[in-house]
Amino acid sequence: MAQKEKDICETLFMAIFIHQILEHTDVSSRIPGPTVGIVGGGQLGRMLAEAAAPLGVDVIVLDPTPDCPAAPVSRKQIVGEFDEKRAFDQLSSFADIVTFEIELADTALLTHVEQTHDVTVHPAPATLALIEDKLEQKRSLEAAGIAVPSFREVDTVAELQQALAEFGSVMLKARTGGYDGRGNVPVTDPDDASTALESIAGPAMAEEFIEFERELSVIAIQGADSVRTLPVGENIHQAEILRETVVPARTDETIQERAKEIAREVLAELDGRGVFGIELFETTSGEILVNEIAPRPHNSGHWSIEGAVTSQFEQHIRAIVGWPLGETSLLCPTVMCNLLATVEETCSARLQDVETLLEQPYCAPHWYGKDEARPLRKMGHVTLTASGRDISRNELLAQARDVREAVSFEDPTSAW
Ligand code: AIR
Repeated sequence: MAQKEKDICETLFMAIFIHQILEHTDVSSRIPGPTVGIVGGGQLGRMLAEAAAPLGVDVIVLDPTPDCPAAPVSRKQIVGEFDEKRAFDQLSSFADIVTFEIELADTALLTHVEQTHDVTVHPAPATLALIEDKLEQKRSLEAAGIAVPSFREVDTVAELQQALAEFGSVMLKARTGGYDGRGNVPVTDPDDASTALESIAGPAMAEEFIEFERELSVIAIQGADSVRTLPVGENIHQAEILRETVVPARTDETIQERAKEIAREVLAELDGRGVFGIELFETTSGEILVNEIAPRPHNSGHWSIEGAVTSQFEQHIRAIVGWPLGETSLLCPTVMCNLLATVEETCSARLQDVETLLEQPYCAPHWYGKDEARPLRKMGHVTLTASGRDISRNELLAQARDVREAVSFEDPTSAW
């Protein structure tokens, strides 16, 4: 090689070397905290980033929607799909630890992050793989001796009709990909079996329809060397979507203690650190059955931002980084109320009529910053706290509902 070519090569190598150092410096200079990469930048990513900041932890999110809800409160957003290798590679180059806030995160790519980039993913990708398939999730809980509603794999109309004959009514569920009410269809009439299966459009399972007294949930945290649970919440759903969470749940102490014990039993079956949302049915006969597990902070734990000493979001950051977990006590009775878009068709979103809400004392608003209002999309939530007042949980719930009625997200000038 001629001297001139050698010089060019050396210069090029040097430029690449300096670039790598600079790239590395860019990450490690963010002392004191580590950098957490989050797959998903919706409201959960946004509240994770909000909780990470005071701990000195930087957050970088990966989400397909440019300027996603978490973007304004994160250090950086990587715009990419949840199954796009390039985006996962980029996220890994910035992150010391990777986590996810949506089950659609590709598990093979999360494994690739660990194996190729040597960046730990919490919870473990294998845990997500197990949980994201609702049938496998139920099978593993059943195998561990944890009580669940009876269920069947159903791939054909005949199999669904057979399940209906056995159980009377069922909840038909998409095995993967469903969330926020999508992918869950209640079925009672065998004549509806075909339409119901078509609406799922993929592998499905049917679960016996449970006559429950109430729905409960436990936010459980798997830390580096300890497990903790937040106080038990009571969830009110409508059309398969969570509307309100009341804490403490309006049920007796023994049920609450049993619910927490079950949550610990569930965690013992799962690998990796982090927050898990465990939804339960309290049946009319006082039994507790596990409905579903989410390997991430959960909507039914949003109340903890104002109502607990340490929020589920801060707990998740502490857990995945490997720091001591936070105190879990309840500060006061609390009600969380989701603000869903009431629009009939997708339109641009504009937050309106917030005065009633802002004038309500002890009411904390949370806007998710979504540009588009879609039917029943989660646009925000409010939390009402008792804060030392002599007010019942029922009254708090009624106030939260009044506040919700006043707010709107529909942009009257939307050209959609
Ligand atoms: N999410 C994830 N699983 C269940 C829920 N609700 C949150 C995550 C995700 C966001 O919902 O924060 O990024 C997506 O919401 P949307 O309205 O864009 O579908």
